[in-house]
Amino acid sequence: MNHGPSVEVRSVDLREVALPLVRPFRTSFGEEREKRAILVRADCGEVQGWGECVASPEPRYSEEWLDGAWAVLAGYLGPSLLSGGPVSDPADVGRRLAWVRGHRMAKAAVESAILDAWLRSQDLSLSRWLGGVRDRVPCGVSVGIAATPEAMLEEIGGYLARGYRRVKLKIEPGRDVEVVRRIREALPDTPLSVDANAAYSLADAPVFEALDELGLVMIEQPLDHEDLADHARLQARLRTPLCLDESIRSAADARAAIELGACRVINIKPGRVGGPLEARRVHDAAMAAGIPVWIGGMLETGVGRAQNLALASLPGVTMPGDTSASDRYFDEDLTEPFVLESDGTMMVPSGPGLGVEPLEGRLSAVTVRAHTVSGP
Ligand code: NPQ
Ligand code: MG
Repeated sequence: MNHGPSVEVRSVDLREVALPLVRPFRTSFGEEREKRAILVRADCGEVQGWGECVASPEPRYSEEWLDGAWAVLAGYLGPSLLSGGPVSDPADVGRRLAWVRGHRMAKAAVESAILDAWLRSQDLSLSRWLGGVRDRVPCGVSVGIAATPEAMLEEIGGYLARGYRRVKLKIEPGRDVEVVRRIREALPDTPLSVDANAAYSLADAPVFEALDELGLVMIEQPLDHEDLADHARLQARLRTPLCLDESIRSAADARAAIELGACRVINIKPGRVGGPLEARRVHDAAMAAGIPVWIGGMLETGVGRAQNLALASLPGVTMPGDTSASDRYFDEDLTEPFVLESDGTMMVPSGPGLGVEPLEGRLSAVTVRAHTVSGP
């Protein structure tokens, strides 16, 4: 018998939401004009918990995509949770879903929802349970590819005026060195990084050698997500740290990348690695190896952003992440808006669980599809 806190999942509600973005967001793999996400609600009777699935409408950033995540949540993950009895340890969720291969973004959303409910049942905040050591965290911002460097500079000027501590420029072949050089000339002292979203190969090393002269904080995911060896070869030719994003899908990947010298920084996204527990394992592995980490972003609504902020409060998160304020993405968020303090930090939610929940009227206004997985 386990007498610790436990929750029993009675039903799992799925909602697909569509929120207009304040401006299109363009990366090397495509452009998004609205944010679509699956919100997962775990109904545990006395308590409810929420999670957000970051799979996007098309399988461009990763092989996972929204309709696939929806199908695996409705057909396999939801039913597995309902049939297994009470959850007394948040790690039970991952163990119960481990028979499903892959589908990390879908698994992450249910793990988040149940963890939220489990924490709420004990009045404990996610940050505290994870081992967070900060009540506010420094924030950066990610800037989409635009038609001209001037357009990017104008957007960046607005973010710097608000206090963002680091600016990440999205690059793609043909829109890289010249653009970044122009922005560096205009902003000689701003912490700048670039993110290629895996759009280059080792034959493009001269591009990165030119970027190496521009004093960047890091170069994120320059090469194919499956090629750690080439990342190690590229890192050996550069002073600028490489940061891996798409390549790191687990703590095991993180350990392999570090051992190979494929990166000197890691971007942690809980969806990409299968949930907040694996995200903490990636953090722990990196910290043990002396590798700094930061928390990435997938244009999450307030639900996913609350989790990112809790993770960003961990001790090994020593670089500003991509967790930006609600108004960087949406006119109206799903939760109460997250705001940037004038010093470029954001408050880590301190209430039970995620510390936030979707506003009911707002949620129903943006829901485009709903489905309930209920017990036998
Ligand atoms: C990155 N994020 O670090 C990602 C890329 C990204 C803030 O730069 C829907 C699905 C929207 C996947 C937006 C940032 C997305 C997405 C951005 C991935 O590489
Ligand atoms: Mg990235």
